[in-house]
Amino acid sequence: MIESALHNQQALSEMKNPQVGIIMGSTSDWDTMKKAEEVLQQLGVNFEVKVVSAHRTPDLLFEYSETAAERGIQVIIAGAGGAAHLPGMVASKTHLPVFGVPVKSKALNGIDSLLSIAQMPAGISVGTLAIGPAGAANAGLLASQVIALHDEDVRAKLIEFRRKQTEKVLSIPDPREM
Ligand code: RP5
Repeated sequence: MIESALHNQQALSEMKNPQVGIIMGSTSDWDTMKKAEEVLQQLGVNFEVKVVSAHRTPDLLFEYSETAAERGIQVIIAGAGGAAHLPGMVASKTHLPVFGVPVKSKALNGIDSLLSIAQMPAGISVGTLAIGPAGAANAGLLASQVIALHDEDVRAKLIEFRRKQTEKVLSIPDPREM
């Protein structure tokens, strides 16, 4: 387990200056979490993507969380479903802001994921987003807004994104015109 965690860590260090880390508990979460990737790509934020499971690869979880800041990561987006312990555990091992995305589960439609992520004890914070793709997209936006505090290029893209979004809605005031 530790050997494979170190191997994965080596692969991580080969990525170019990621500002945001997108992690998720399973490859099955990717369909949801790729919405965060799309937003970061659109806004010109550098990021990395990695499967890190709280339960199946706990050593990697510790290593990832403990080394993220020193590798230049500024925000972590963590998606998980069911017993969604990944965001909270990552938050407990880093001072970086962690945004949790509840992935929609088969058994309970993501209510389990949402409550697992949201109900953190006072002292360790996770910013919890909506269940599913909207939550993943908004995690990408929120992470970009943090980066935009000190990155002018990202800030300009973010403001332009918001302007276009508003313009698009205002351009079709009557849904029958669509
Ligand atoms: C969680 O268990 C993952 O985040 C995923 O949402 C869920 C199911 O994982 P798989 O069984 O599809 O790998 O740890």
